[in-house]
Amino acid sequence: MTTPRQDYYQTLSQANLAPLWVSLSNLVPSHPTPKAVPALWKYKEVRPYVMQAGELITAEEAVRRVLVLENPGLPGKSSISSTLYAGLQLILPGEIAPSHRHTQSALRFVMEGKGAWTAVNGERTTMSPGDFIITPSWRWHDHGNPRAEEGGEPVVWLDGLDIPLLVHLDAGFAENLDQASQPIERPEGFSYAQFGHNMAPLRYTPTDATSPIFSYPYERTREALDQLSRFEVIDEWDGVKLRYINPNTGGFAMPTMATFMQFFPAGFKGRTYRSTDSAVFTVVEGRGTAYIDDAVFPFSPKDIFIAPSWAAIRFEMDEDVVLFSYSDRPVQQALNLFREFRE
Ligand code: 1HN
Repeated sequence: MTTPRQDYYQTLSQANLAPLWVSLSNLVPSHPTPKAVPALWKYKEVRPYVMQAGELITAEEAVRRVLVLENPGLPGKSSISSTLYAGLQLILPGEIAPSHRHTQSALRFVMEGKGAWTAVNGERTTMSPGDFIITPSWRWHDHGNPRAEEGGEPVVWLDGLDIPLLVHLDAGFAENLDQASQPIERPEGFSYAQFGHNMAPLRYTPTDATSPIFSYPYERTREALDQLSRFEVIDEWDGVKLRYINPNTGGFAMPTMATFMQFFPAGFKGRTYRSTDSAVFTVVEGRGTAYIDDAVFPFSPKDIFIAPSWAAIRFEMDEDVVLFSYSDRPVQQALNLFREFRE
């Protein structure tokens, strides 16, 4: 026996109609209810799988040899949160990852190994652990690694992209370059010399929403945190937290993803906060514990964890800790949706 209402709902669905009153409270929840859950990837456990990929497929065949960090609350979606993608990419000595471009913006955060390069917009940058590197939307990019005889070693980096956001927006376009590596037009370090020192070329007019500095070396970031940790009061929630900026605007380095680096002294016991941006963290230095809603994540260097929107987050640090993170905050702020609450 079906009730008249059930019959009615059935009829509606055949006419591509739905009664709002059934879903209203889910559609406008009193606070964010992300499908993504807090999750932790221990680098020690994931690394063997990454290296195994290196034995089973070449970078050329794979195009990008990456293991996607998939949120257990979003199975099959290649998403670490509703808006963000994360993956671990491996490039072995002598390999090339061919040039392409897409509307998705990408960031690389170097996890281990050095000497591989990424080329963006006619310029190469050589990677070292802790470097934050940007591939802006619709810019040609390819990666490579010197042969072992020339000192090449396996290099692994964390890829952060705005893929799920662009899926929601149906704004994805991509194309391959007709050659594996793009032509190099400027010497390495050119962009950094132009924009990396609180100066800019006299007649330069910005053409892009993304920072013209496409590689932010760890050495400089670490030095800033080190000096500030001595001179500045340590924030009770964030420790010493800096955001990477686009020197043209003072805004975030990328239009869709914010990037941050923060320092906490050993023994730090932080207070709890929530924010509407979902954030991917990776541990650059030190050991500690992240408490994210009901999850307890003890972490070591290179571990990766995700805090979904509005999760309650706090940190306790056993050692001096440095965390890199990225989030969808620029999108939320541009749309006037960003909120945070510090308990
Ligand atoms: C991409 O272009 C890269 O260029 C890495 O290294 C990961 C994931 C999805 C789509 C494009 C890269 C990617 C990607």
